[in-house]
Amino acid sequence: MSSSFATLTAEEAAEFISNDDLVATSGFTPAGAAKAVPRALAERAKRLHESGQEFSIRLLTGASTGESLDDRLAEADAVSWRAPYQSSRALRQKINTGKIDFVDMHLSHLPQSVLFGHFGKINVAVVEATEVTEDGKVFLTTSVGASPTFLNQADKVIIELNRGQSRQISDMADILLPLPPPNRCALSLDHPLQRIGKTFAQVDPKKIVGIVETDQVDEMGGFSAPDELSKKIAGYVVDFLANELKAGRIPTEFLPLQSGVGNVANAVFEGIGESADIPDFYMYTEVLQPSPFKLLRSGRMLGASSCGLTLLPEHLQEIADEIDFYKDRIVLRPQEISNNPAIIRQLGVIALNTALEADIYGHVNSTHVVGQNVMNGIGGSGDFARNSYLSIFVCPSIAKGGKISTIVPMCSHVDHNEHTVNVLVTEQGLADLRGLAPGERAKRIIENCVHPMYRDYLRKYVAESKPGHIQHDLKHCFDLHQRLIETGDMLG
Ligand code: 0RQ
Repeated sequence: MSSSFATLTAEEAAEFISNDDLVATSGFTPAGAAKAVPRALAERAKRLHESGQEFSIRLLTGASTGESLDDRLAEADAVSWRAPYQSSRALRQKINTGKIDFVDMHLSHLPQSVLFGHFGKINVAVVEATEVTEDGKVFLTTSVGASPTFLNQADKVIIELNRGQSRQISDMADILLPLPPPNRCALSLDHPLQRIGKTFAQVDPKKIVGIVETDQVDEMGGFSAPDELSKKIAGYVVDFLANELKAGRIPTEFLPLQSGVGNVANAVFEGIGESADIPDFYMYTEVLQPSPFKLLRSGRMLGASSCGLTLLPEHLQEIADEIDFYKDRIVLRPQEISNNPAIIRQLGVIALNTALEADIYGHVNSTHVVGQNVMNGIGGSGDFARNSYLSIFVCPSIAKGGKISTIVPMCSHVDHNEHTVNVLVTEQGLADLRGLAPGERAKRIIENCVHPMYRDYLRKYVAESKPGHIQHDLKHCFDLHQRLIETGDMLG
């Protein structure tokens, strides 16, 4: 590190942030999220509130973050507005009670929205790095996210120099900031591992107000081993992919896979790893989780392009120790490239994401419980699902012990519509919806995916609905939701 930058404590750095500032931080999942300054900022907010002063920020990150950021700041009532994605219990609770405004966005859209000033000027960026050079080269840590854009656009920059992160991690970074239209060029990226950028982000060094030294590792939650239900869903997905390959609808060299976070996604990768019918494969994705990471080690996965490393400390240590192996197999990209619609379409990505709720015609709600309370947000699921070669959605057929059917007559909120959803899978089975008109889609989803407890109800709903291209009964399409709200049980 160059000594020409001021070294600050986290508390001193937090003083650079004023009430109502738009603050942008590194972090794409807890990977690479700023930690020390947000914690100090939360404490400062509490002190200011105690002395009767107003203090809250508007907060942008790459995606969700870790405890020190979203949880601490939400608990301290230090956030008034948040975008583009979150997965924090504390933050969610304040969003759903109207205390924090939350803008739920496609993650690929975020950098260009910042560039065009849709949210106003970024006052301060707080970015985790392992090194900053005199001329402003910033070597990022376990995620790239939107940090290159934040560094480029912010008025002031604070760097969290994290000694707990390995300097080698940034050998995997491939950073390029596409120009805004009309000067944006086509991205020439026709292989998941192709490199088109540099291993560092760039900042005007004059904007750096200080460096905060930390050594805190990423605040990853635990990953549990796949349960029986996830394994069942994974089994259907793996068999389906193997059959598609056999039928020639997936080329023999296979296609790159994307997967969202969670138990089912992990189980699918364990299943693919064990399947003799699926060839060695690549990922073009936004989060790299432990199960596919293990397949990289074993050679079943040939390489992965991601936006961040959603991994445990021991995995990150392994990468640092064997960087020559991993730097040829993992590429970390900014989110407007990892999630870029043109590249996803060009590579023919197979997208695998999770639904909270789906309806009998194949619309998917990934974000809002009974259409009202946000869970996490759309994240990158829309970027991938909409532009993929094959878009698969998975979920258990019931939630809360059967009080909720995840398959309903009409989704209470739609993130991915019928035009995007090709395949729906629950532990009951798989519905391949390609080429099916609405009536046939409904039959296939009800017979293959719905839990037996709810099958008759949904069959009757269709039978008694008004004929049309899509048969619906607008008086009764939300009866299940209504009963859930009134009694706590859709069948109650
Ligand atoms: O509640 O935790 O209180 O038990 O919702 O459900 O089944 O554990 O599913 O953790 O995989 O999350 C869609 C939220 C699924 C996630 C979603 C209740 C259920 C449980 C969680 P409890 P599960 P998961 C990559 C891509 C959108 C973003 C995305 C998500 C809790 O996958 O956020 O894909 N996806 N990003 O009991 C009411 C229903 C319910 C329900 C489940 N129909 N109604 N509650 N639950 N179904 C990441 C990035 O973009 C960075």
